[in-house]
Amino acid sequence: MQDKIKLVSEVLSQARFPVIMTGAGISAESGIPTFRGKDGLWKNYSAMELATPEAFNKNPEMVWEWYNYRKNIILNCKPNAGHYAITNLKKFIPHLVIITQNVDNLHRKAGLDFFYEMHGNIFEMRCLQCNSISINEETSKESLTCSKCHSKRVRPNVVWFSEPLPASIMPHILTAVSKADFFLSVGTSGSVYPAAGFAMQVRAQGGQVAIVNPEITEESSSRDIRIETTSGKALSTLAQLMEG
Ligand code: BV8
Repeated sequence: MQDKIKLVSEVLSQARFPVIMTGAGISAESGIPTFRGKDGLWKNYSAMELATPEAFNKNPEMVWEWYNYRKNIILNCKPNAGHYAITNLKKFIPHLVIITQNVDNLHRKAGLDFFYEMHGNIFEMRCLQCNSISINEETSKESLTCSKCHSKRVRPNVVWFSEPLPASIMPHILTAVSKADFFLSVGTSGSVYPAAGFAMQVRAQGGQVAIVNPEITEESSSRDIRIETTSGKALSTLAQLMEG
């Protein structure tokens, strides 16, 4: 394991266009259930029932109940060593691009200042009347009111299945991935697109891919550097090596 993490630190220090992408696995050690693991969120609920525009149009109360349930879990969780290690890696390597699929705000809480939240943020609310976005850490029904136009027609500002990714950041993400000569995937099952396609794209353009995940996932290939341990352990060791 150590020799693989050392290899990743060497590749990372020589990479001209490194990218790190995180998934729900990096927050597992903070106590946030992943989507597809043994106690995964989707296991008890179907994503297609809850994380889609159709579900929200059909039953907004039920969808809000699920998001408030998840917000409550997340509000009681803190960033873990993996999040802090990524914040430090970004400090050591300013040109490092960080993308997260997570909506749990833990990278921000760990002091990471510049990164792409490709699936949005569970603590943001978007008004369907005036389109304004506000921060809402409340989980009561009464808080579901637009702070600007006072409409009650508000939704979680996250990307649901069949919805396009945020137009404001997607071009930057696609440019970073298309230039990437090193792609470190952390804590993702590689089952949701377009994020799941990034590792494949970097391989196809001759870049090196590394995967941190205790389980081998669909997205991994024999050419990858596979670090089969938890993100907290792997990333802390990597950050120490990069700090020198
Ligand atoms: C779109 C926000 C088009 C909401 C989420 C091909 C190309 C493009 C699209 C598609 C395609 N094929 C299919 C599609 C459609 C669809 C899709 O991908 N479907 C899947 C199910 C096949 N994609 C979409 O709909 C996307 N939109 O493509 O739009 C378009 C374009 C123009 C105009 C109109 C439309 C939108 C997808 C976004 C969906 N939103 N989240 C919310 O959170 O409520 S996805 C959801 O899954 C989360 O964001 C989550 O992050 C994400 C991915 O899951 P993972 O992060 O990987 O988590 P998971 O639990 O699966 O895995 C955790 C891993 O961690 C495991 O492997 C485990 O082993 C590991 N782990 C556990 N503990 C640890 C650990 N690792 C390290 N350390 C540990 N301690």
